[in-house]
Amino acid sequence: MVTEALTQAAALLAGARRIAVLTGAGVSAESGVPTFRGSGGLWEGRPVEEVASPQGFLADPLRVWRFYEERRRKLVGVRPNPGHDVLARWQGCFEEYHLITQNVDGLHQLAGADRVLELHGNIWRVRCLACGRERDDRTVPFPELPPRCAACGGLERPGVVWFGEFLPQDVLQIASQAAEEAEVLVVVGTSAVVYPAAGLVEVTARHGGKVIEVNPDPSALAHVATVQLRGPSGDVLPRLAALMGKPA
Ligand code: BJW
Ligand code: ZN
Repeated sequence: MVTEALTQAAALLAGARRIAVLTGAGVSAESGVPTFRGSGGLWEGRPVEEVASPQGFLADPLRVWRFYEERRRKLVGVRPNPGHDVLARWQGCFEEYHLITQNVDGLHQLAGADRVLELHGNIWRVRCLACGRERDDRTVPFPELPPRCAACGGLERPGVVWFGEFLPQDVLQIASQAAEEAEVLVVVGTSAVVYPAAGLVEVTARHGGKVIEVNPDPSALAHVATVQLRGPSGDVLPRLAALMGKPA
């Protein structure tokens, strides 16, 4: 079914040269990856905010590593869904295209997207707390938890961004500029409650860009959206791409 909102969103995209996309956990939900908030979004009965923090890690590294190892284990063999596929194909469709994600699962890249701006790091990255050495490591399970740095023997941590930590400044800088310059920002599958990522939506709107929200439920920033597409992204994005009239 082609709705009026879908037609309006397709027209906005078809007429735009500079597009940015901001994704959250919802874009991976149809691949079977749980989201953070809502009924399944708790870790051991606590909000993830209480656990995903440097303080939580230092208090009990093993416990936090078990959380991440379980998530890494569940990601093995997980495939991108049609929503990821569309967002990867769009990189060839616009004069300027930036794919910004809060996700750490690497599924955009697996769908073929390159130059993905990862605001919150990547779950397959590991960083030594002592010497700062970073490496990609897909070992599941680790022979020993918590993993130790081969260079200095220091404690390693997941290469993700926790509450109270700065986002990678180079990535945030490019993402902020892309949001500022975007004629259209497509916001997919995020509750838009975590800053500074959610602030990118406000940046685009403040600079006169249009915002298209793709989400089964309204996010905290739904009121900023010019068009709201209510539905799962694996269904909505392919329909939007088909209507756009660009070779996606
Ligand atoms: C579907 C779907 C389908 C379902 N299709 N959709 C300004 C105001 C207030 C507070 C702050 C502020 N600025 C900074 C803060 C503090 C804090 C913050 O934002 N707190 C708020 C929560 C109150 N931010 C920070 O601490 C950040 N750092 C920072 O600001 O540094 C500067 C600083 C440093 C020191 C002192 C002071 C300032 C860091 C934030 C790091 C967030 N990290 C996490 C964990 C990453 C690692 C991991 O994966 O474990 O990132 S938390 C978690 O939330 C994760 C996500 O990327 C992030 C966002 O979640 P997301 O993706 O939106 O998921 P959900 O579950 O919330 O939503 C899913 C959505 O999908 C829902 O809407 C569904 O409806 C939808 N959905 N099925 C489409 N099929
Ligand atoms: Zn080290």
